[in-house]
Amino acid sequence: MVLWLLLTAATLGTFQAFASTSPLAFSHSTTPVTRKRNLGLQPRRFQAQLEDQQTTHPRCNSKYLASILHTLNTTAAIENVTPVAANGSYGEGASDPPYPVNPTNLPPLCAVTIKVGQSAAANYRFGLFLPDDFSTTKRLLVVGNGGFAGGINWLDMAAGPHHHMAALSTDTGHNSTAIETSWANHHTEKKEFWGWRAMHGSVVLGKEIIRRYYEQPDNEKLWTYYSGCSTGGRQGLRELQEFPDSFDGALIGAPAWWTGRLNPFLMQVGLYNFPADDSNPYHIPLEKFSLLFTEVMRQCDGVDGVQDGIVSSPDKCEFDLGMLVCSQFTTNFSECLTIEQAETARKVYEGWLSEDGELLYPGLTLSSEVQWWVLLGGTEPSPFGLGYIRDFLLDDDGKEFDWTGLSTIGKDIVERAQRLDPGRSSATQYDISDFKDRGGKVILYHGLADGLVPEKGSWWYYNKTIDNFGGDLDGVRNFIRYFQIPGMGHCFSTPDCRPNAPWNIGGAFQPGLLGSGSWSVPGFEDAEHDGLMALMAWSEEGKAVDKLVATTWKKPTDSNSGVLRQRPICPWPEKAVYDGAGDVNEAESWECAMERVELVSEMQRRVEC
Ligand SMILES: [Ca+2]
Repeated sequence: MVLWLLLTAATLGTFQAFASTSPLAFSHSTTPVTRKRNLGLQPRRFQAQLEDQQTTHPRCNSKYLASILHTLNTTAAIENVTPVAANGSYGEGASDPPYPVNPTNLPPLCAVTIKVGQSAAANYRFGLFLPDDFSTTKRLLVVGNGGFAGGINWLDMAAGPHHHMAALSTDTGHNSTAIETSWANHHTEKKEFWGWRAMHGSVVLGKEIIRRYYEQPDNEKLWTYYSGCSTGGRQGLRELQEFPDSFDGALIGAPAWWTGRLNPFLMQVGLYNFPADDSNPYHIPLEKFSLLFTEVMRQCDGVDGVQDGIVSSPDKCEFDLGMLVCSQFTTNFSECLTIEQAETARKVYEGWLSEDGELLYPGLTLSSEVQWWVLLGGTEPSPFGLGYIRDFLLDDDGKEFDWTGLSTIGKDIVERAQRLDPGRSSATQYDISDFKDRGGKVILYHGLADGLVPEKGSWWYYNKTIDNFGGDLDGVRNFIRYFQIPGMGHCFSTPDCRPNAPWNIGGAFQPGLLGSGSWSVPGFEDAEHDGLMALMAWSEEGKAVDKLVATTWKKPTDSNSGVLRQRPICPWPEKAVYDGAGDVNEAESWECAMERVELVSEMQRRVEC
């Protein structure tokens, strides 16, 4: 039932090659640089498990990489070095549980795995893709993870070499799927690796390795970009907040940024709906989430001005839950909610309030109901909440903390999460002046139909940032812009094809969902459609991102099925506004502007799903 398992889709795709800046002719010098620098990592040297690749590649071999590490005075060791030929594949398959699908259709590159830390109990690994064709403008793409995943995200890294960039991903210091948390129990160091240390250490060391691999002069810039969603969004924000030198630009999707609040909230949402049995009048059964979605669509679709099956302005919709409540004349109770069930839904939308009425975390957005199964389905709260409380917060062995008797999370849990913030993972610094001052840029995006990480949380973060900069929205938009994506679920696609809204902007997890050989937005590999390319143009050429055109296909995860819809997504508070005349499924019929509402009817196009 886990979203990330959807990433096992492995359909091969054949797409246009990306024409980047002229690649640098690859130098075949085998002389490693000899300068040393202490990176502040642990002083013990790791015994490299060198296994010569019997390759003729002048640099992509363990001996050469080991000589680079030797100059860096680091404890890190080479775990693997593999040359990958054109159209090749690389990854760790089933031994990488959260990312078992190896990217295919790769450009020629060197795949490297580095291990940092000597003991089995405390180490992290990171992977590098070092393309043979490295662009003249030197660039690195760092990608993030998802949930509690422990594994190198080779699939998302593939975008890097297709753009003639190096790429990096860390396993965050453990090996597990996105929903496992037991590795964190009583393990402070692993929590910190997941929280921030593995990412930061990998970025610092990875940059140095890349510079030496390509013999890049010290005075030449290595442009570094980040792309991640969910936990990946949090990792990116966390890194740029404390270490403003790490990235030049960051593409941040649906960030689970405030771990200490969000994860307990994910537990609290479950408590609204559990226990899942007939004796609990407040329990909304799984099949009624669709009923809720249909009613939201009925009441809210047109509020944004266009009756197109996409709720683009959920914040403007005054949704009346009472319309769904069973009347005294009801005979078919599968088509309505009891008053108690309606109360549960109200709480999910409203968010989590303290006893004093303080907002602890905002609720799920109208139109997210199709994805409510993640937090409210099943028979117990999701591991994102329950696992966090048990294994991160309480280091509980599973016998003491019992959620079944709870209707609400206690004040003690809230205060403990606030005080401890296990792993120091929360990305709650709103003053990112240092990042801004060195030219850093952020594209923040979030699906309005996200049923896992509330979209209103990203809106909250953005507004807290604006507040921190004295309410100067225009000033903040000079370096961080927030894009809502109507109809998109958590990080990608539109859940259950309802309503198959344009969702793909080349963000984290998105290309991989279209197939193991996919990258960017297939057929639209340009800065108008691909958020990463837009970010690079903003950072390097000063081209502010005034819009991005999102894409979906007739079959939303099959880019060979034909484009169904394209539509701009816009920097908040602007919205995509329909011109009233053109085809609503064409991007040209829309412009980014402050919202105006004039209801336009549109026949919803048949969607093949
Ligand atoms: Ca609409």
